[in-house]
This record gives sequence, structure tokens and C-alpha cells, in this order.
Amino acid sequence: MAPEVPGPSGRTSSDGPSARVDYAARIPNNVGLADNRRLRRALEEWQPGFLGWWQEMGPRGFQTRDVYLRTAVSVDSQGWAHFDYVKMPEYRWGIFLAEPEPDRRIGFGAHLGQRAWQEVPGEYRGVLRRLIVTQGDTEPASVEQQCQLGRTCPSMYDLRNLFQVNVEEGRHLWAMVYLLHAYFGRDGREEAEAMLQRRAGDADRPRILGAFNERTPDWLSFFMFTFFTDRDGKYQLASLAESGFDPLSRTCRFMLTEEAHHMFVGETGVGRIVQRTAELMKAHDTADVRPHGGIDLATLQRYLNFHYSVSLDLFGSETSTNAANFYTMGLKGRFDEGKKTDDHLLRDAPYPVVGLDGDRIVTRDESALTALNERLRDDYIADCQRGVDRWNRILRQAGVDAPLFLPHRGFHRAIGGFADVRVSPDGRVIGQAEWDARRREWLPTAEDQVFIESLMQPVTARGKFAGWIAPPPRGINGQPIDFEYVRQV
Ligand code: BYC
Repeated sequence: MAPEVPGPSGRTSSDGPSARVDYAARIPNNVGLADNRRLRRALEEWQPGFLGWWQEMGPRGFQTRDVYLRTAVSVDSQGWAHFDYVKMPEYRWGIFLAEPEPDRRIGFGAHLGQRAWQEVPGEYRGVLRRLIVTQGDTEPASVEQQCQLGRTCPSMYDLRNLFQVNVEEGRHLWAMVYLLHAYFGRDGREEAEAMLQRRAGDADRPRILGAFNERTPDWLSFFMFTFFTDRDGKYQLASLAESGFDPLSRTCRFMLTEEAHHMFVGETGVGRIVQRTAELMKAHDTADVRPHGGIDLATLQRYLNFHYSVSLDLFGSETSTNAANFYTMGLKGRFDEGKKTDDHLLRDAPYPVVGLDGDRIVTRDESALTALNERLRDDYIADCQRGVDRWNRILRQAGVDAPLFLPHRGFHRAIGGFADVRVSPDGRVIGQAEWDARRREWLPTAEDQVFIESLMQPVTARGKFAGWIAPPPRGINGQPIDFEYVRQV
């Protein structure tokens, strides 16, 4: 058996105990930066650029405030998080990888059963770098998209949650930049630099993926984004956590523990809006809750339709040779690859894919290998549906019988087989005339945006909440709801 090749820190995956975090270092880490002078210096050179980017593009207007944030201080399953007041620019962004699995093996593709790589396999270098750059690019993008939201927060509790999400996206950027610096030499350093140059929505220097160039102008969009788009993050990170390139796997495994909070923010945020809407519908015996300061279900459905459809695009085309190659190379697996009991090669297996046959929507068997994007999208859709079911339970419990739903997967798509046709939310291929006539029913309108914007008045008194959203059932980290989550001055 080939000996395990040490990584750039000179360690192998079975070295331990790496749960120990060097928290006092300029860059907190559990990757042995203290022993790797070159890497440490390269990252220390990148650090001021990151901080400059954070000051320029991070949350506007709150950089000097004390915020009650959790920080990663170790990576073991218990007690990795520490809660305290921090000024965001002083947040201890660092590099944390999940603990190594001893003798980890590649779980799929052509290298199935071989030892996981501690260094980048030369022949996969370009592909791997592109995957890491695509993933990394989304992290600062989301911070940029959300940078104006602090000024219109519905409560201090929500403001703190927004900032928690933002600093953790910043840390996720650090996670990918570490991989680029540690394993990809000069071009890795250039990519890390470029990550700080692109800007969400910028015509000349846009972020890489479509959804990350949309604006997040209001809190309804923010909650929908964290529910739908961060959930894409969960599925993509889970697939990369299966990677045969062990440092990527370990970094994604730790990122997933942070990601859970982001989806909590999205699901409970929308859930609390739904609850408030239902209360207003009952109190005033009307679906039109706008005059009462609530967000009507039809508007919620339109925002849901938008964020769901742009997030579906993030999975790429239904059939993709890129995806097949990532898998065969052992770089990106399936969701829960390790729990699946098939051959982990997928050479002859079929997978049902929904697509077009002229104007009809049909399901066809495709090669499971090329259909990997669609399979991941299916896992994602099932997860989204579970969340929508929970929102509908809130409505039902309040006595409202008007459920929210996920539109058809072909609705409003810009990537893949449905990109060139118009599909209604109920899954009919329709003509441009019907689309034009009904678009206003299905997607947020300019009037919706004006209305939502009119609701976005900041609420900053302790324990108070905007009228369009219900308070949460409990506070953060056992604190009361009226805790001072963000100090006033
Ligand atoms: N926008 O073969 P195809 C997160 C390109 S979110 C623009 O179907 P492939 C987060 C594609 O690059 C998770 N372009 O695509 C959430 C390809 O270009 P080339 C982010 C797109 O390669 C919230 C061409 O179209 N992580 O973490 O199979 C807050 C053909 O496409 C798009 C990842 O995405 C698009 N939507 O799959 C913060 C994981 N889709 O090769 C963070 C890493 C496709 O012709 N990325 N294209 O030049 C990947 O795994 C893959 O790149 C994708 C695309 C799944 C995105």
C-alpha cells in the first residue's frame, strides 16, 4: 500500500489531534499554520485585502457596533462555538477543518477504495481549482448582496442573525482561500486575489453564478435567500464533503456545521412572516393583509417562486459531462454518497430526468453519471418541500387553508433544458402571450417591491419586532428575546 502523502503542513490525514485550534495566532487555525512559514505569510498578505473588502462591502453602518456573535474555537462536535460581543471587523476569521478520519478512502468514481488524497492530483488540478473557486466566489457575493439590510432590520434579534450569517460567509471565503493558497501555488494565490475583486451584480466584474448577482434588497428576500439559496450551499458542500481530496472534504464538513444556522434563519424567518400573516388574516377576516401591515400570501408565493427558481439554476444542467467528470475523477460525490449501497461508479445505471419532448414535459431515463446535477437537485427539492410543509403547518394551525407550494421545476429557469421555454408554476409549457399576461401573478412585481420596501422600517428597541413578522419562540444561545443582541452604540 502506498504511504500517505503529507499535506503542505507536513501532516497526513491521520495525524491528530487537529481539533485543537490555535486561537491566539493572527489567523486562528487548526491546520498548523505556525509550522508553515510560507503559507502563513501568504495568508497574512491576503488578510489586509480581505479586511479592506469587508470594510468596503460588508454590512453598512454597523462596523463599530458590538454584536453578540458565535465564533468557532474548536472543531469537535461539542463546544466548537463561543458566544460573545464582537465588533465585526475584529471577528476571528480563521481556518478550521473537521477532524480527519483515519485512513479515509475515496468513496466513488475511478479511484474508489484508494486512500484519500492529501495533495492535489496533478491531472485534476485545473478542474479542482475551478470547483473551489466557484464555491468560494459565492461566499463574499452573498455578503455583498446583503450589505444594506442592517439599516432596515425588523428587530435586534434578526439584525444579529444577519451579521452571524455574514461573518460566517466571510469565514467560508477563508476556508476556500486557504485551499487555494495551500494547494494551488501561484494560480491559487491569483484566484484568491480575484475573489476580492469581483462584485455581486457588477456589469464588468460579476460573481460567477447567476443567483449571486441578484440583489437582496429587503428582509423578505433575505429570508427567502437563506432558505432557498443557502440550501443549495448545503447540498453542494455535502457533495464536496465526499471529495477524494481530503482537505476539501474536511473543510466542507466543518462549513456544513455553520451552514445549518443560515438555513435556520431562512426557515424560521419565513415561518415567522407566515405566522404573522395568518394572525392578521384571522383577525381581520381577509386575505388582503397589506392594509394591516402584513405581507399577503400571494406576495409571499411570488417571492418564493423567484428565489426557488433562481436557486434551482445553481445546480447546473440536468445532464452534464462536467458533473460526470467531477464524479468519475473522485472530486465531487452525491449527497450522502457514503450511505448509498450501489456500485459508486454509476457506469450503467439509469436515472429519471424531467425534461421536454416538444411542448410536453416528460420523464426519461438518462445515464445516472451525466444526471448527477439533476439527482442533487432532486434531493434539494425534497428538502425544500419539507420546509414548505412546515410553513403550511403554521398556516393550518392558525386556521388558514391556503397553502404555499413549490412551483414546477421548469418554471422561470435560465439554466438547463427549460431555459428556452416558458413553464407555468403548475407545470404547463405555455406561450409567450400567456407568460406575459400572467407573469405578474407569478413573480414579484415592481409594486410588490415598493410595498415590501415600505414595510422595511427599522425596529431597534430591545424586544420589539416589526409588525409584518412574529417574534421568535426563543432567543439565541439561551438568551431572552429582548436581549441586547446588538449594542446601541
Ligand atoms: N450560473 O455542465 P453544466 C453556496 C455554467 S451556494 C452561471 O450544467 P456544471 C452559498 C457552468 O459553469 C453553492 N453559469 O454545469 C449559498 C458551465 O460552464 P462551462 C455554490 C452556470 O459544471 C448562499 C456551463 O454553465 N457551490 O455555497 O455541471 C450563500 C455548463 O453547465 C450556472 C457550488 O456551486 C449558473 N447557475 O455545474 C453563500 C459548487 N450553472 O464549463 C454561499 C461548485 C452552470 O461551460 N460548483 N453554469 O464554462 C459546481 O459544482 C458546478 O460548477 C455547478 C455547475 C453545479 C455550479
